[in-house]
Amino acid sequence: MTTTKAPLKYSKTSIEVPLKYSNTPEYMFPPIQTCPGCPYGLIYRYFLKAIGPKVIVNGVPGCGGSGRLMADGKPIDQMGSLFGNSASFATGVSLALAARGDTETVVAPIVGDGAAFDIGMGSFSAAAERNDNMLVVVKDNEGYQNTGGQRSSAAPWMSTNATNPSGFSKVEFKKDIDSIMAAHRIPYLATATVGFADDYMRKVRKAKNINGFRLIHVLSPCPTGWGFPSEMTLALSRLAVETKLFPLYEVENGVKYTITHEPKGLPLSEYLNKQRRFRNISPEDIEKFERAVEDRWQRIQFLASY
Ligand SMILES: Cc1ncc(C[n+]2csc(CCOP(=O)(O)OP(=O)(O)O)c2C)c(N)n1
Repeated sequence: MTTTKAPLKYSKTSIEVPLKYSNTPEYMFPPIQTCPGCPYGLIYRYFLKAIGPKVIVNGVPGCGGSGRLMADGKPIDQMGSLFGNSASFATGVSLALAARGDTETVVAPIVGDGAAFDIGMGSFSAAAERNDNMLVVVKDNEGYQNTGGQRSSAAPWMSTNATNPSGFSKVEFKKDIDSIMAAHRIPYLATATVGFADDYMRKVRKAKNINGFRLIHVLSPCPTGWGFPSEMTLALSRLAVETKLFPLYEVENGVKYTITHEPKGLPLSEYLNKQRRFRNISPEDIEKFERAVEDRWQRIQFLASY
């Protein structure tokens, strides 16, 4: 006897494009060289669907995942730079476009947390302070995953990383890149995950129509580095939001905060316990972690309230 499984709709493994954008063209094609379950492919795919073909993507060393980017049979420009000069490179490209009278093409550095939080932070801060014209997407998988899961300043408190001695976890809290970049009073900053694809794509569309320095910070659960089954990427993307750990919000001109999804307030343990990197965490530490998450969430709510 054969059994037929009912098709899963928006299951934890579903990679369907949100209905609103399903009839927009595809710009990303295989081969996509990522680990199974890596959200990087979706970050690029949804970004391009929302932004369209007039874009120059700037990449730096890291896990990659962009596949082949094509529009009308022609490649979309992708340029490579170093970690340290990604934003300066993008500044140059965007000034060159302006000198040619091109006001349409978006220059988009799409970089990991290693580039944005750490090694390239100086150039991103300088470009933000000058309000240079670019739309930055940070693929934040909370570590130097391409080189073997070393700790970055985006790695969370109590996570184990390849550079922690065995049995020890990270003792510092994650760097609050959103507050740092908002403090530059950039025109637009937003947080997103591929687990809330509509929200992410709406933010990309909104950012597209703003001039100056824009940054979208996308949390990117990493099955290989974080230690979870590859079919749980979207579930973890959503849990990070619903536990208030990674609130979805946007900040305009450094001051106007808007929360774009009201989190359910699920217990943080539901998120932490699904990942091998938190294997050392004690119940007391989970409580402490939860208090820190709640505290940050309340500050964001306060900022959004006036
Ligand atoms: C200045 C510099 N330091 C270190 C490296 C080695 N390196 C290549 S990729 C990488 C990890 C990048 O991490 P991240 O930016 O978070 O991206 P991910 O690999 O996680 O996508 C490192 C450290 C390098 N290429 N250049």
